Amino acid sequence: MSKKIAVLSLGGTISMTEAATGGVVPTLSGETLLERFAIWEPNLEIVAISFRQIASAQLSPDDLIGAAMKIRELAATGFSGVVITQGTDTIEETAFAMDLLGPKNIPVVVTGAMRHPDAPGADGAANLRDSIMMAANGNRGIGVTVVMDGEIHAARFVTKANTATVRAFHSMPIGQLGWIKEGSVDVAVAALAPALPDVAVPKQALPAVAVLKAGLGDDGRIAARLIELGYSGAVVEGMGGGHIHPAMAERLAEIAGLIPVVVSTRVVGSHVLRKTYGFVGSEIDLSRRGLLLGGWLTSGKLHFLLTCLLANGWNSADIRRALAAFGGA
Ligand code: DAS
Repeated sequence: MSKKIAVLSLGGTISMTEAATGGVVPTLSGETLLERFAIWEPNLEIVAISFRQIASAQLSPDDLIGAAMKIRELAATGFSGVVITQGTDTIEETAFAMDLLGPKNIPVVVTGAMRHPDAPGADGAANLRDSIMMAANGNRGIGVTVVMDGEIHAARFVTKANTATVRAFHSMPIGQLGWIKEGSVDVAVAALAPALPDVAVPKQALPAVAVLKAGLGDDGRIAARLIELGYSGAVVEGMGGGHIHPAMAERLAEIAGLIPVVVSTRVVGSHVLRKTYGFVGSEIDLSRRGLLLGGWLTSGKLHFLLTCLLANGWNSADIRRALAAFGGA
């Protein structure tokens, strides 16, 4: 009996064509992608499902929760694997969201393209074909993966590191988990540790979580307004090991008593420190003043995680425990 693989399309460059008004926009459905890329594999029944047709910066946490629920449904109705196609700008959020909330019993692979289908050297067909091979290959204890340019990346580590080249994704500090060549899948690791926190799919309306970036000399006047603007939590991308100007740190410390504030770092592929620096605005100072440290998750992944945990009613102590799985505290 042939394996059933679903291709859930959300839009992105892989589905884009020239618009009369200039630039490319998402127009191709999941069905059209399969046809256009002549995707066919013996022993696989590949089913296209058009879920959204938008650029990935237009996706919301609600869309990702909807996609996770859809994939759970597919896992429960006989599908052996799922490939999500979408824009590369937020592949890391989608892959992380599926890792956190999606089914654990089938492989889920996220892919896209850096060049639209009519561009010279378009990469969408190869990425989609590789991803289907990955999805058909069985679950290897490495969670949801991102497959791009023949490389296999883990959802929790992957990040977009270039806005234009075909090799746009990195997983730092651990590197790719494997590769796909000549149609065959090679995974070099048996399992990823530690385990992800057990997070239920939120059923309630999602709270607003702000993402701020700390700049040189930022006095925190935006941070100070988060509560009156109705935010239930915030992620703040700090400098270096998670460092913030004293004036902004002061404002954040004031609101950290009311809503969870998680510190991340702007340093790509690195992590927030926990116990090195003691100056005002350092990780030790921020932690003492009630801010949470986000480990090695990017601010986009922390934003999705915090949104789900708050929707599920987790308090700051629970959130701190969840962050420990990602090297945070
Ligand atoms: N950067 C484009 C892409 O790679 C747009 C998007 O993310 O939707 O797909």
